[in-house]
Amino acid sequence: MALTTKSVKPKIVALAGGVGGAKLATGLQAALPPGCLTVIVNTGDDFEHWGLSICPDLDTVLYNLAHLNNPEMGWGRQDEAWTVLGEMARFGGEEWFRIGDRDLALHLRRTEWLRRGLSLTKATDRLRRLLGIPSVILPMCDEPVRTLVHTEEGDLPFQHYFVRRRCEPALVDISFVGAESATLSPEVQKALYAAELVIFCPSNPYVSIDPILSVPGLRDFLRRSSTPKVAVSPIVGGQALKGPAAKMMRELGEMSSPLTVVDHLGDVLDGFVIDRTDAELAGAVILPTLVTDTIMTDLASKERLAQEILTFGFSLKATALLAA
Ligand code: FO1
Repeated sequence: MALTTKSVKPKIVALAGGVGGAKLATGLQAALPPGCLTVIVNTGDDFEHWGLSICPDLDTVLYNLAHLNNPEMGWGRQDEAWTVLGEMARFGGEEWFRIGDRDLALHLRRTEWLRRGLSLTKATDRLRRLLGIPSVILPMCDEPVRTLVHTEEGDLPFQHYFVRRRCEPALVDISFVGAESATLSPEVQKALYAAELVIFCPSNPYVSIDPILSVPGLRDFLRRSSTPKVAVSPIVGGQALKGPAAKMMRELGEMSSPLTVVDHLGDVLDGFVIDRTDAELAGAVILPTLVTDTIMTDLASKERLAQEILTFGFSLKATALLAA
C-alpha cells in the first residue's frame, strides 16, 4: 500500500544540483504537505559574472519549485527576454553565459543583499519566500566553495568548463576549492538532524553531489546517521538524463552505469533507485533497490516518482526498526 505522505508531515531532505535535481525536488514538493521538504543545493557552480553573484543550481531549484522554469533549456526563466544580453554584446560584454532580462532581476537582488552582508542562506530564503515556494531551499554552505575541473587542456572553473567549453575538454580530476574552510550552517545542521529520509536526487555525482559532500562534516554525519538515505541514479541506459555525467565516467575510466554511481556514493546510502531500462542491473546493486520509471517529463511523472521514492525510503526505515 502506498504511504499517504499528504496526511502526515514527514521531514524530508533532498540533496540536489542541476536540472535532474530540480525536477525531483519539484515532484517531492508536490507529493508532500507544504513545509515538509528541505532542499540542500550545490553551490560549487557559483561564480561572478557581469559583476553579479550567480548561483546556477540554486536558481534552477528556485525557478522549478516556483513553476517559473524554462522547461526547454532546463535552466533560467520561462517567457524570457534577452534585451540586456544583446546590449551587453554591443558594449563588448561577455555573451557566452546567457543571462535573460527576467533572470537578471534575481541576480541583481541577490548580489545587492550579499554586498550588504546577508548570508547566502538568508538571501536564498528571501528569494524563495518572494517566489511563494513552500519548501526550504538551503545552499550547501555560506562560504565560497568553487568546483575546479582539471582537464587535459588545463584547469577550468566550472562554468567555463560546462557552458563556455560545453564540457568538451577531457576530464582528469575535479577539486572543490575552499571546501576545507566551509562549515555546516546552522540551517543545514537543523535540517539534517530533523530529517526522516534523505534523498540524493538524480544529479551528477561528481559535480553536483560531491561538492555538497565536500562540506566538512556532512558526509560523516550522513554515514553515521540512522536516517534512511536513498539515491536516484542519474544514469539510465548508459546515458545521463542530462549533462555530462556519462562522459565524465568514461573519461575517469569508469563504466557509464548506475553501478558506478553506487560505487561512488555507496558508503552513505541505504537504498538505490534505478530506471526500468536498467532492471537487469538490480541484482548487482549491493543495496535494496527500487526499479521504476525515473524519467520525469511533466509534473505528474515527477510527483509519481517522488511518491514511489518516499514509500521505498520509509519501507527501509521500517525494515531497520523491525531488525533492531
Ligand atoms: N547553462 C548553459 O548551458 N548556458 C547558459 O548560458 C547558462 C546561463 C545561465 C544563467 C543563469 C543560471 O542560473 C544558469 C545558467 N545556466 C546556463 C545553467 C547552469 O550554468 C548549469 O546548468 C549548471 O551550472 C549545471 O548544474
